[in-house]
Amino acid sequence: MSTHDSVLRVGMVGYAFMGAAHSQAWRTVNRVYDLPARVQMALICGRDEPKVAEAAGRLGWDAHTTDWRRLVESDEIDVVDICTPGDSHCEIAIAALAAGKHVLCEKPLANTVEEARQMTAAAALARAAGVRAMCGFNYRRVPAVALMRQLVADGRLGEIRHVRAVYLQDWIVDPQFPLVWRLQQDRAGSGALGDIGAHIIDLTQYVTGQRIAGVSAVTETFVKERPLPAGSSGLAAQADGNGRAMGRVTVDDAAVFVARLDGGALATYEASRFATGRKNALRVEINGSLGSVVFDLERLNELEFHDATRPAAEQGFNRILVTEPEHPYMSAWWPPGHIIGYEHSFTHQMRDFVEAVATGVDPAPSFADALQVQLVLDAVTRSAEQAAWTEVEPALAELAA
Ligand code: SOE
Repeated sequence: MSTHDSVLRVGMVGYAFMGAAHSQAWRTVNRVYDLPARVQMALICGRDEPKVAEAAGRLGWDAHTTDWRRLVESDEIDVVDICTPGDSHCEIAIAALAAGKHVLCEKPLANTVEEARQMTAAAALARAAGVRAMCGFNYRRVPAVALMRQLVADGRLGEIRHVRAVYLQDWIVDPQFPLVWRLQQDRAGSGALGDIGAHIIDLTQYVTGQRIAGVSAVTETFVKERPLPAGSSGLAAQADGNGRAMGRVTVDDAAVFVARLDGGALATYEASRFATGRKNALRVEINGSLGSVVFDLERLNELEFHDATRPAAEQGFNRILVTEPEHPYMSAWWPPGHIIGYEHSFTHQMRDFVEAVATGVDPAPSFADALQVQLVLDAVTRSAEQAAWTEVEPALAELAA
């Protein structure tokens, strides 16, 4: 138990996969870390009353509502946690910031650059009143990723020359998989690009400290029509040969691009939901003048490090088991060698967020950092449409805010 008196009353909007992951982290964070504030899981919101009532009980929330505006405006809420599809991030976040609530918003920040700009401006305004905003790129908080960043920042890799990043899944390979919201542009913004490509864009910019300055991209939608999910409405539907109602897929299934980073590195990125057999395969390799590092989410407790300054006879990729108390986030968990998993990255995210809010500092990634990711997503889409090299505008003005 922690030794604080202040309480942060959290209201969360959304209760599906990310809602469950966030709930687990909110439940755990004060039990693992000694923090200057205690989290109260006060209110959860969803549109379907029976479902959100059930989720409140199962996930451990004190109360539930079907009205997000009530949650955002409530005097009994200090933090608004947004775990909804991308088409509602902008409206909820701006309303919450205007109501003086600290905001944690799932990635990608928004569905468009324009929305991300509005959110970044709202966060800058709220910041002047001591209100904090953060975007939830959870993989930054995997200890091996944080260690990778430390090694780069300490100069152990020297000058960064190559970045190689892939994020691969296969959950829509079957053409009969229904047209869920993640396959609709108006709900999700983009497909594999924004959902999982956003993670590797953020992660590589974070680890290298370099910004993606320009891209050349190709994208593809392999399955262009899918069966409508049961009970769906409002989609331009038509029947296939077997009489099933079908709808058009309006996002990319895969996006591949090369990039230049502003520190001189060359980078390649691949985001796909059609990598048959790959379930959640995020892998990043960075090659520098003095060494290289490799991170693989399927082995998230490990970091491979090749130190080219060692005697030639001792060189090679070393496997670091990132479970020592000296490693980022790990001192509060188990004895060395006792590994952690996916959900811990969310607990670490809540730790950093609560600490920042309670001590009055800005958490990272800020909305401006997330806007920078959004600018890359937008440049990739335009590059693929125009088959042209496309510069990525820096979000500098917003970053300075
Ligand atoms: C679905 O593709 C998803 O849940 C993403 O939305 C998450 O951000 C990623 O971490 C796992 O896959």
